[in-house]
Amino acid sequence: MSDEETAAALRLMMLSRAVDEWAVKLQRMGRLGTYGPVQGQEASVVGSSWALDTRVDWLAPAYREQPAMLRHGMPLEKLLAVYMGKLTAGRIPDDVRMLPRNQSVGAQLPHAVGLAWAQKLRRTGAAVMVFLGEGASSEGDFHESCNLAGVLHAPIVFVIQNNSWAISTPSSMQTAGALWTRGAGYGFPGFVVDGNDLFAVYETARAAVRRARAGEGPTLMENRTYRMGMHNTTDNPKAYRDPTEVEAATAVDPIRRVQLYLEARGAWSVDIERAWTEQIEAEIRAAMERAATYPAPKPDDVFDHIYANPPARVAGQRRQLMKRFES
Ligand SMILES: Cc1ncc(C[n+]2csc(CCOP(=O)(O)OP(=O)(O)O)c2C)c(N)n1
Ligand SMILES: [Mg+2]
Repeated sequence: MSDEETAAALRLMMLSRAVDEWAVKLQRMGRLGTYGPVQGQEASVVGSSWALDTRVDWLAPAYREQPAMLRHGMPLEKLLAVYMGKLTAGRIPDDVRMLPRNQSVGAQLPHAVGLAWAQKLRRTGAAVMVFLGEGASSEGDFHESCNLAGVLHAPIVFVIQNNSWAISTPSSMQTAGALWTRGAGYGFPGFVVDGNDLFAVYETARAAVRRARAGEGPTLMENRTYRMGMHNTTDNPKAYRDPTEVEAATAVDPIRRVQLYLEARGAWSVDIERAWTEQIEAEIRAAMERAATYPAPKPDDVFDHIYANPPARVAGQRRQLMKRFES
């Protein structure tokens, strides 16, 4: 990465960290719904997704990959509006090659393999990158998806973010094996990466995306990183983990590492940091203001996108629900 590109990636990592801080505070004020910070995993998410060509390749996120979604073209105001419960904002813009964020652990994986298979059949030359946590790697969906992707030689990159925790379950309780070795069992290469090293992640992801585009099939990456924050705003990690773990993770903070790298190259300073922090604050504030203008959902919006022609039973439930709001 050139210094310019490194700085652009760093800016996205810093924006992501600031969005996390804002979102957690706004949730506490009752202005946002449940939010899962990506704090500590910025190099893993930004470094991986940086390898994608946003005009060609597809992104299939889980629920914690906010900076990858932003880089892929999801506007910040829409991302925030969704957390405010503004359902219309959840529609992915037509020119953004991204599947919706997926809260159901591992459910994005079969969709992503299907999407990758379609790229192969249609000869688009595009790669698909799908994110999952180490917890999701214990789901049947993961094994079925890897197996099918291997057999089909699908152009897909599986990015396992091993952030050491699946809510309160530590990685040591997730599997007795090493996740990166799983690729071999399905006939494709696997790599383990220092997930807090932007360059290592980017380099590995770039090679994997190239393999996919060249018709060489899937790749699995295990990015070893650490979830510095809470699982999400419903969680209290103090109840189950030793605070010294967080201190150790702070010493290898992925954002600080890039700043130190650029500083050593004369491309970073306290002044730049201050200016960027101010710009980022203004950017988030403006996005929040625009997000607030999206229409609030109606109680029965939940029925809108399930059936083209709802069965009588479902139509009855809708009427019943709305009666409650009339009285
Ligand atoms: C199918 C399913 N089972 C359980 C849950 C509850 N749940 C939400 S996140 C999570 C842990 C996932 O851990 P991991 O895959 O490591 O991802 P991380 O949250 O650490 O990024 C669980 C059990 C869910 N959302 N979906
Ligand atoms: Mg995890």
